[in-house]
Amino acid sequence: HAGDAMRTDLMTITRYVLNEQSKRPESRGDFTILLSHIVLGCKFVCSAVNKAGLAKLIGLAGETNIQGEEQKKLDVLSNEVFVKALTSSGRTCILVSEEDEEATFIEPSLRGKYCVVFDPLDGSSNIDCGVSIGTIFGIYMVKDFETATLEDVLQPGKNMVAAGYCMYGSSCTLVLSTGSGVNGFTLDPSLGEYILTHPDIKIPNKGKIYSVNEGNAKNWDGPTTKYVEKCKFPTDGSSPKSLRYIGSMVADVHRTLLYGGIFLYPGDKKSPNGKLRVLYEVFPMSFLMEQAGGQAFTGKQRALDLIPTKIHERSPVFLGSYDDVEDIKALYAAQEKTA
Ligand code: P6P
Repeated sequence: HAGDAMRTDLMTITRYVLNEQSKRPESRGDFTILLSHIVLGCKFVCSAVNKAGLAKLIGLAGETNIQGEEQKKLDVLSNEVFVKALTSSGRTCILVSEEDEEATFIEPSLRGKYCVVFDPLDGSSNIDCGVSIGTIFGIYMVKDFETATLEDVLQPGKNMVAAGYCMYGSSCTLVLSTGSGVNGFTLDPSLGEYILTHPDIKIPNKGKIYSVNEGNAKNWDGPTTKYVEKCKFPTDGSSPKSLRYIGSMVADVHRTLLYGGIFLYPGDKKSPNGKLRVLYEVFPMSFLMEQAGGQAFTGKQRALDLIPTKIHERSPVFLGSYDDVEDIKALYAAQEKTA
């Protein structure tokens, strides 16, 4: 029976990546090795997050990270795990982590041709209340890794060779794109393997959900204010959109990717560039959205065309279903005209 065939023909993430690699005869398997180390990091963090409630890992590590937020032990642990895993892979030359003020330059003997930008545990303010959190990562390839500099990391998101996230929630789901579509894998703890559960994810062209922190409405600019107004009081006779906002980017983006709709983190009077970081939040999620048939916009341009000048730079972002993002782009374009 077909069902039986599926049960015994498990497509693991490792097998999936090897299949991808076999399509590139020139590939020497470096990417496969890099990805296997990222997957190892995700498995470790998934296990630590699930045990956190019991192992009293929750609570402040007493240090504060460069964002001025108090670091929880899981943040510190997750960051160390990924830095160690990526370094030991021997396939990276520069690492940028949300938790580290400076980029990490890998020692020459262990260098490889990839730069990895990542947020080891995004949404960590939600750890104590059990809301889903996640790891977000993006991968650039550098021309000459022996002499790699920060310039090799300050590239537009469209130059990424891969991006993904791992969400630690009711199940541990790793969503990945290596540039030819988006696939979702769910960790089977009994096997310790990520199994393909969401092949070739495509985001619906239009959705019924908008996702934004309405608490910032007082400070929004005209186009965002108008767009949210249209979501709540549509003038074309359609029904109002539902508001879903979890406050953990990985969870909000995952729902948007699967159900459709739009996620917004706009800039405002207080923070004109919004809150989300370009390299390891905006770019990876924008990369995935485009690969799934959606799009991502900064209020001024296609998000993936942005060229960052600093590794912790922020940008506003509007991402999700193609048609929904078109609607807010039209409002920003209209503002440009009257400006
Ligand atoms: P706000 C979590 O701290 C985070 O970085 C993202 O995961 C999330 O989308 C955003 O901040 C939530 O920010 O200002 O709405 O609480």
